[in-house]
Amino acid sequence: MGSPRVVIIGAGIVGANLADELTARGWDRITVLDQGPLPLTGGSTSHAPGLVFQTNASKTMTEFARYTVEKFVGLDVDGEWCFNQLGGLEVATTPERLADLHRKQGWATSWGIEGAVLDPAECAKLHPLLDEKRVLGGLYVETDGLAKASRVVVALARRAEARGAVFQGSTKVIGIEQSGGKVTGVATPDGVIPADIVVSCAGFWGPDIGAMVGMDVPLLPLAHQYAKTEQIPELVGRNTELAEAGFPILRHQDQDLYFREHVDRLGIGTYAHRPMPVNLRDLDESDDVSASDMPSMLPFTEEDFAPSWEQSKLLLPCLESATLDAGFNGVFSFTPDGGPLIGESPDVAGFWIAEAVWVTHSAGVGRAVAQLLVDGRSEVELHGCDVHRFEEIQLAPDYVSETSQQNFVEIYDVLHPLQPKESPRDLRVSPFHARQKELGAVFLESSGWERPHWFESNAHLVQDLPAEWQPPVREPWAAMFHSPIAAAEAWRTRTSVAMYDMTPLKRLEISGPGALALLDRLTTGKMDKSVGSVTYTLALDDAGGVRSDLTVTRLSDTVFQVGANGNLDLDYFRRQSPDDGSVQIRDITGGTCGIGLWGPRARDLVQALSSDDFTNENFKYFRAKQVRIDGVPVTAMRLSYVGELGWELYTSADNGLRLWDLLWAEGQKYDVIAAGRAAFNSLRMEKGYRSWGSDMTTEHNPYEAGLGFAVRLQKGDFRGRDALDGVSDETVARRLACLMIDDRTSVVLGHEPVFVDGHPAGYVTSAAFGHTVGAPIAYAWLPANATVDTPVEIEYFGRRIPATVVAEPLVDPEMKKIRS
Ligand code: FAD
Ligand code: THG
Repeated sequence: MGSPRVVIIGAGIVGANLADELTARGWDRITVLDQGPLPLTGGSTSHAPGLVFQTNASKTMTEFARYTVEKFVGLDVDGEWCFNQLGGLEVATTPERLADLHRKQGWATSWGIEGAVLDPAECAKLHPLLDEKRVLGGLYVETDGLAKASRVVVALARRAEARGAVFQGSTKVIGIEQSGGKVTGVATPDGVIPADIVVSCAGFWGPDIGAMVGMDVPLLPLAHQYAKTEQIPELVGRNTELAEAGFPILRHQDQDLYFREHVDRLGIGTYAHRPMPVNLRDLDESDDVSASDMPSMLPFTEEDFAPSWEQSKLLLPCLESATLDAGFNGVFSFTPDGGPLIGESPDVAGFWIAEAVWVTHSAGVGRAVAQLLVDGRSEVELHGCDVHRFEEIQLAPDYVSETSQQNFVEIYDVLHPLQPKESPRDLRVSPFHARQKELGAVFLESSGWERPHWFESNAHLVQDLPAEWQPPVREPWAAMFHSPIAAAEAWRTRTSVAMYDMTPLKRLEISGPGALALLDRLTTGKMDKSVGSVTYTLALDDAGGVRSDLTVTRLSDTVFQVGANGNLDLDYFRRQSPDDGSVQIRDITGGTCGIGLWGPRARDLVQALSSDDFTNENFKYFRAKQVRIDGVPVTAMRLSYVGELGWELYTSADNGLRLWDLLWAEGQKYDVIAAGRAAFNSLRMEKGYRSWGSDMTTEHNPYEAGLGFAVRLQKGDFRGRDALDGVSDETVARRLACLMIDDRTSVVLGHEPVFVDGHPAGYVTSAAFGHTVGAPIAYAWLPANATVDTPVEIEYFGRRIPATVVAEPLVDPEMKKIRS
């Protein structure tokens, strides 16, 4: 038996990369179909100007881009280049942008890309068309450059064909064949092409192909303007027809613009115009594709371009006397969070998508998908790319449309990591929402949920704070989307009692005769414990990478409640569950709600409302019970992500408001407050609790992440166990380390590079002010030899902030408070 038969839909840059990567791994039964002619199919790749700026806030996206550069540099077609490594220059014309370029240079350092922030003269030297007086500085990345996307497709197609792949143009896929929940082929007007695996790389046509198997593909096709000038005297004689360009590729993000040379003319791309959504039905269906006429090119709307043209002249004075030649409104994909869409249909096994991918990330995505198919796992972690990251409400066409347009508008904006969506909001609210509003909650949005970050009603507590709890004044960036009220909420949590809304925490009910075996196979913990047990455990992939950390509560012999990290966990458990009906998996998040009641007085408060026994003897740490709180049926779990005595109290949504009101009313005797995510995040870091997705992902094994205690090797086999053979706390080369900032005032936010002995050695994963310890703290990936007391520096907006590796957890290391 040979390799599986794969049909790839779409011969753009993504499909071509995937065919190349699959055939490189020995899969030789690959057919790439495209509705358009080859090699210029008429998709987005056919006209992409091909600027590749690698640096991105996301480590994964930067790694994708770096691989794209590495791969394309080594390609050619009959000696003609595929990647012209001109360097990339992003200029600042405002102080905010200049500061942001320093932040961005930090990301580059964190993810291993060399970059430097240059002064105006250095920028103008690199790119002499710039008006030096307008520019405050620029970020220069020497390894960035131009991809000749249409030529890359040819190079990759030839290579893949030499290894057995078949590329077939002018063949439109009109249906996906399936049988018994598995894909069996694709239908074309000429008949069915059988397949074991189908991967849709159809770019902005993705939703149409997804619909053929009933799969939501949350992307929006949007038009984006690109125009070329007539000849520019300053460029005449500089570039050969072959090389096309000689200056670095250029971004002017303060005006949503980018530029590249086309021999003696300039190309200008703009995101400054109104978002222009495209209805797939309106696109030209004809088979004739030429360089200037294709379905992904819509007529140029000059009035939309006019302001950008004026701004271009200001930055590049040589354009004053130039005229615009041809332009077009080119179509490509946007998504609700800007990330690509990778993954397998939940319903039809073997049907995959890889869409909403830029040229910049195309090789990285191609490799990741090939690895998923061939090895079952991508070496680069994909949680921000997985199509199943979205909640059901986020798949609604109106949601996709509105948020994708917003992403278009904000594409070059300076965005704070906490900056919330402005719209749509109030999509999902907990039963406590009305009370939270009365208390002046400041909400930020996550997965469609409104989550209080702090409560203005607690503002008066700030002045009561003991001197050692007074938070330092933050510099403006760290002060955004933050309030000193968080200090008061942290203080009250550590000294009296607070109510935290746990409703948005993803909760699954896994039940049935096969539930125990499923959980046992998929997690690192011992699951066959008594009813009422709660287990903190990990789900690993086959390479021992942490795909999630979970709490599993045994409610009966066959019913378990799982506290999870998001929709990826739901998707994973569903996929992994046997199809013999022995396991049922329900997402109970929306139908239930929860309050984290935490603090030294939590027991007194809850006991006053219940005849169930909440004493330490009869309700131990990491145990759960079904109780009543003044009549309300509650599943109480004794654990605390903030590291205090207390319980998570879950009930059905209908009972939620009453539960809140009961606790609130009785709580007045115990100085209860409502507290938000800002305090929550600080407290959890002080207690040493990791946040999956930020602190660790599938790239890290449990020992590296400091979670070896949750791996029970003696329990027998489980997924990922083999990969941990010989791995221990002692053998790991890197570790998630806790840092405390020496000056006790400088708060950082995450993703900053960390220097050891003056050299970049790692990056910050989470950061907060530690209110209990009175200093800013951070978690960071560092080499294992950066042990406790190692001095380090965190680079924040170009400034080095001294910090020290400290022993963790910082609060209650002996578990006295939490277990008493
Ligand atoms: P496409 O190239 O669109 O390929 C999808 C293919 O699927 C098409 O060939 C299509 O014909 C085929 N197909 C669709 N439906 C069917 C069907 N039913 N049957 C058979 N075949 C089908 N990115 C960058 O990184 N840098 C840039 O500088 C850049 N500039 C851009 C400028 C403009 C004006 C535009 C519009 C986009 C730009 N992009 C840039 C984005 C980039 O062009 C795209 O993200 C990328 O080309 C998408 O590649 P793809 O392979 O996914 O899609
Ligand atoms: N509550 C519930 N489920 C969850 C979370 C939660 N699931 C997802 C996420 N949060 C999981 N993260 C953690 C992290 C740490 C702990 C609980 C959930 C925790 N750790 C103890 C410790 O490290 O000391 C475990 C002690 C033990 O294993 O006995 O409590 O917030 N329901």
